[in-house]
Amino acid sequence: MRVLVIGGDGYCGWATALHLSNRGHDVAILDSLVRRHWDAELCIETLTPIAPIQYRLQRWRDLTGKTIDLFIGDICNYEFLKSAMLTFQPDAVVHFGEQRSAPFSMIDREHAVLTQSNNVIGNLNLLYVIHEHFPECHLVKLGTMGEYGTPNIDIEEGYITIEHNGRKDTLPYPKQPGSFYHLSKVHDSHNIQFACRIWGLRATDLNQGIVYGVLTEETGMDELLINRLDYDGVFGTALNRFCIQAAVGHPLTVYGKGGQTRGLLDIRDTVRCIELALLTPAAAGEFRVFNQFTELFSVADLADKVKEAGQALGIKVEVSNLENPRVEKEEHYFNAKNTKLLDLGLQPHYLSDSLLDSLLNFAIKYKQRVDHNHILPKVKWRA
Ligand code: NAD
Ligand code: USQ
Repeated sequence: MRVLVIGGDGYCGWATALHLSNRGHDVAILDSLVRRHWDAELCIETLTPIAPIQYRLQRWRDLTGKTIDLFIGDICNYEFLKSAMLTFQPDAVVHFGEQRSAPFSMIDREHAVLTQSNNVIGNLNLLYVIHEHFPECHLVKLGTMGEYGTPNIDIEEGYITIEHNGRKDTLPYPKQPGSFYHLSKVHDSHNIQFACRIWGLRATDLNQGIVYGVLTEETGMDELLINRLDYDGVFGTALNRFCIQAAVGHPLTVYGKGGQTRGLLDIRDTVRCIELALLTPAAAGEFRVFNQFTELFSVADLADKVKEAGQALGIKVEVSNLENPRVEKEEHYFNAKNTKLLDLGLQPHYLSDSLLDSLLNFAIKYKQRVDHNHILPKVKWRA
């Protein structure tokens, strides 16, 4: 299969592009490299030293003999996107290429607008190129579990059957996102669903939970293939941040009471979920939604697990309950379904002591690169 990976220089996209290439697919990466630019603007760096994308791809070719084509540009530029796709002729597009940090989107008006225009317009351009030039192409789009928020009822996979005043229908599940970033994903979902309905496009929206870990079979092959691992208060996510905080002796930053519960998954499962979605495409006109996570944890659970794993390695780990910079429920019901990817054959890597151990050791290896000034959260929702 010819697969275009948009956002293939990022955390999930890089691991996925290599995995798909390793599995024998013809892969191209399209990326504007804007994430590297945002890091530079915020004066932050990933824990790991990531090589320029061209060196990464050269190393992959040298190691495996497999070529991954590269298109550098912005999907908000329609002519660029169209020409890259006409050159590559994809059977499927995996779309990771968005601004994906909730705190970044809440810095100020400018960052909220940047997030929503980058994400919504880029995705809309993609829908138009597919409609006009590749009507059979399967779109696999990264959404987020955060589209649903934290309702006091079970969360279904995309749709819910409702009985109202004696009538019954299956409708899109209600959305209660918690940041301008998460809202951008809701807007994308609506646009994709509409495009499937009016143009007969085929799409899979993967409502992914929080990804953790850094090594996959492919990114672990060579130092030049190393993936990014964010730990700063803007782009770093809960479990990855906690492991790096433990490694440098910083108290774990639990926001508020820590009862916030989320779906999580290992990055080795991200790459596999994408492949499973690609191998069984959505039907023409179908807007398919999968909840892509393997386990539910509260933030406090995650901190406790990292504390225990740290102690096993002889590291003393403290947990600190900080004033919550976000506006969110800190104690709530959360029960989300996630059976569709399991039905397609996903065999999850559940969070284990050995994974925590290896992630902590990984963090220790690179801990000299940590800038302590960027650990505490600085962006407030109510600022
Ligand atoms: P990332 O920031 O590491 O990677 C995103 C990549 O997309 C970057 O390389 C960036 O340069 C590129 N990009 C952004 N806007 C672009 C544009 N307009 N044109 C071309 N390229 C563009 O993010 P990630 O963690 O790999 O996340 C990838 C996707 O998965 C995102 O859509 C995100 O919302 C979703 N997701 C991530 C997580 C997570 O925990 N990391 C969880 C759930 C969902
Ligand atoms: N949190 C802490 N301490 C921290 C960091 C986060 O307590 O140091 C809490 C947050 O308040 C929140 C939860 O942990 O309640 C998750 O925060 P996060 O930063 O790990 O994740 P989030 O902002 O939700 O965003 C991340 C990715 C995003 C993806 C989303 C999936 O950046 O791209 O869409 O996870 S989900 O959470 O399921 O919506």
